[in-house]
Amino acid sequence: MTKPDILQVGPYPEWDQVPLDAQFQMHRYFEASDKAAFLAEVGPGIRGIATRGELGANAAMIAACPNLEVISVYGVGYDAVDLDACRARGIRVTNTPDVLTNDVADLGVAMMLVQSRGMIGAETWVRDGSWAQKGLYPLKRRVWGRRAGVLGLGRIGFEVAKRLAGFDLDIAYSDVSAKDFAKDWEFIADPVALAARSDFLFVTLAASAATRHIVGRQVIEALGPEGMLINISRASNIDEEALLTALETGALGSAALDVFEGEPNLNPRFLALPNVLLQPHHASGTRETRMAMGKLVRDNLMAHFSGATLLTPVL
Ligand code: 8YV
Repeated sequence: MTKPDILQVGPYPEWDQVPLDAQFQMHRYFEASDKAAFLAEVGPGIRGIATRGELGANAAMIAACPNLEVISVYGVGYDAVDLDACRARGIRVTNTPDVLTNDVADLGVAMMLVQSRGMIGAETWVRDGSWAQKGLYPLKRRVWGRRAGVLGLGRIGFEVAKRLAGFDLDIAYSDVSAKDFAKDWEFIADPVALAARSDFLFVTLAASAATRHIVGRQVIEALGPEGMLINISRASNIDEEALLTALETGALGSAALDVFEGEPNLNPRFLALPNVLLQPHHASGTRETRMAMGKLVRDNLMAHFSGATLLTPVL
C-alpha cells in the first residue's frame, strides 16, 4: 500500500516523528521557507493534515488540499481548524481529549498556588541574596478556604474543581447549564456574578466564536483588585486588552496565564507587569501526556486510512 501523503503543520517530538515517517509520507510545512509555494506543490496530493492545537488548519490551507480527507489535531482544542470549511467538504477532524485533562488541571492549580504564594519571587529572594541581606520575604495571600470560580465545567474544569476541593476552596462554576455531577458546587450562570464571588477565577472553556472575549472588562473588574485570573484554555476567551489595562491599573489583582494572543510573541506589556505569572503554553507538556497525544494523532490517522472508526472524532 502506498503511504498516504500527510501535511505536517508543526514539529513533533522524535518519538512521534519516527513512527509518522514510517507509516505516512510526511510533508513538513513548518520547514518550508516559502509556505505558499510549498502548499501549491504538495497540496494536490495531500490526504491528511497532522497539526497542533494552537496551529490548526485555516481555510487557505484546507483549500490548497483539494483531496484532503482528515485533519488530526495534537491537542484537545480545535478552534484553530476551520470547521466550516471541513463540514462543507466532508473532511473528518479528530483531536486528543482525555489524555491531557489531568496535566492541564494540575498546571492550572499549580499556577494558582505559585502565584498566590509568590514562589517565583521567593526563589529570586533566596538566589539573589535578598534573604540574607533584607530578611524575611514579604507576606503573600492564602489559598485554602478562599473562593474559586470555574468558568466552563467540562473535562478540564471538572478536574480543576476536584483538585480545588482538595485544597478546601469554596467552589462555584459557570456553564451553559447546571451539571448533575457537580452537586457539591454552586452553579452561577452569569460569568460576571461568578467572578464577583471569586478570589480565583479559572478559565477552562473550550474556545469558539461564541466564547470569544467571554472574560471581558466586566468579568475582570468583578474579580477585582484582590482577585486572580487563571487561564489554561485559549487567549481568545479573554479580552487581552482589558486584562492588560486592569493588571496595569490594579483593577485586577493578578493573573496566571499559559496562553496568549499571538503566542509565542506575546504583547510586551505583559513582560513589564509584576503581578502576572507567565507560562509558555505547556499545560499538557509532560512526556507522558505528549506521548499519549502523539499516539492518538497517529491512531486516528491510521483508523481513517484503514477504514476503521475514528477514535476521537470532532467532525
Ligand atoms: C497543546 C493545547 O499545547 O490541547 C490543546 O488544545 O493547546 C495543548 O495541549 C498543543 O496543542 C500542542 O501543540
